[in-house]
Amino acid sequence: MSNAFNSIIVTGGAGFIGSNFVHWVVDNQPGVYVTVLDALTYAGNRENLNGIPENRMTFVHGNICDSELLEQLVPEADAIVHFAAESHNDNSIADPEPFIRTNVEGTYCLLEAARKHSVRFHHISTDEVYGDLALDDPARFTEDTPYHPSSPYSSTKASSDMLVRAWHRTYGVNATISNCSNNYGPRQHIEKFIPRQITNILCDIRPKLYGDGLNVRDWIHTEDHSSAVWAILTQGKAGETYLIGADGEKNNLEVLRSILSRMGKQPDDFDWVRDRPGHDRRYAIDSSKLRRELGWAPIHTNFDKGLDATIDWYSNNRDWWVSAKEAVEAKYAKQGQ
Ligand code: NAD
Ligand code: TDX
Repeated sequence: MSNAFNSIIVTGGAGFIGSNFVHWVVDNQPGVYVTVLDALTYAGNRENLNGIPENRMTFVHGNICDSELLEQLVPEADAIVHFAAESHNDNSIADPEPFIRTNVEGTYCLLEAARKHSVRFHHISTDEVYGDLALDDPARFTEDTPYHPSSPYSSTKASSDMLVRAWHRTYGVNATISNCSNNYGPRQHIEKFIPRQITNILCDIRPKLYGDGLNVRDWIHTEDHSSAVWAILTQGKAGETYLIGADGEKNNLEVLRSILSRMGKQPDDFDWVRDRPGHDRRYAIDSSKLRRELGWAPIHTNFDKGLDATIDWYSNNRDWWVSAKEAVEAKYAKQGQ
């Protein structure tokens, strides 16, 4: 596959990972023009794209389920990079319906447009499609691990992956899939674990830890996710899946204690709260295929340094999150979390 992408559509480009990807492309790939398609749900923010020059990007406020809109946008593009999703497990447990619409039906609409106009398609997915691993299991997920999703969110992401595979095999859509581990970094919604705890401390609210706190997540800086997606978009083999991860396994208690100490708090300055129903125990990614075949490597290999920069970002960008804080915490309080 050659890198001949002058014009790409980025769905969900006003969200956390999508906006970081758009900034990465604009900063690192001078010849590429980006069309962001984003519905600006509660998780999308137009300000996430501030600073991008007008001659590099168009923002389209619209829904990926809107096939008529796709009919206008897709013929003009060389590729679709599909980040748009309902992305939060706890929300999917409270109300799965929007997850079915956006993650399953939305991916279907985009695949149909990619098929009709023979446009390259890269699908952003998650390691959660593989279910979870035991804490004492030496195994990590690979591209051959069977699908075993646990939550409404991860089952809709697994469904969307299956659609992509079928559209490649049956219709020959030039598609690839990446399944990435937990991202952290600037502009992540404050409903998610790391920003929730940082902003709690900034608001004098005690951080909240689910269950026994020993669940393991495999953390990657969102900028490393961006460089990996670009490598797969430009060098990946059609029909293939690539796992993205940066060897960042840590349990939630460790991450929370690190945030507490970096923000001048005591190790026990937090509350234990109700566990998430069906809570996956451990995720761990073996990304050797991506490293070996496409020569990718992460650059943010020091988690503590990345965490410090993330704490600084939320401390210095209060206006970005403060108006959402009360409602997010009220929603969690109702769930006993
Ligand atoms: P996010 O919730 O921060 O952003 C999602 C974006 O999609 C928002 O801008 C939202 O407005 C937009 N969107 C939602 N529904 C839409 C629709 N119907 N039409 C158009 N736009 C819509 O999510 P994120 O954390 O940035 O995740 C991005 C992608 O990466 C998702 O596909 C997610 O499954 C995947 N992923 C996330 C992680 C993680 O750690 N956050 C890890 C692996 C994979
Ligand atoms: O307040 C909290 N306390 C807590 O202990 C929150 C919000 C979470 N947790 C725990 C649950 C998880 O074990 O922290 C861990 C991380 O939680 P989330 O940030 O909700 O992420 P997770 O459920 O692991 O899913 C994330 O990574 C995979 C993204 O949200 C998904 O979009 C992605 O697919």
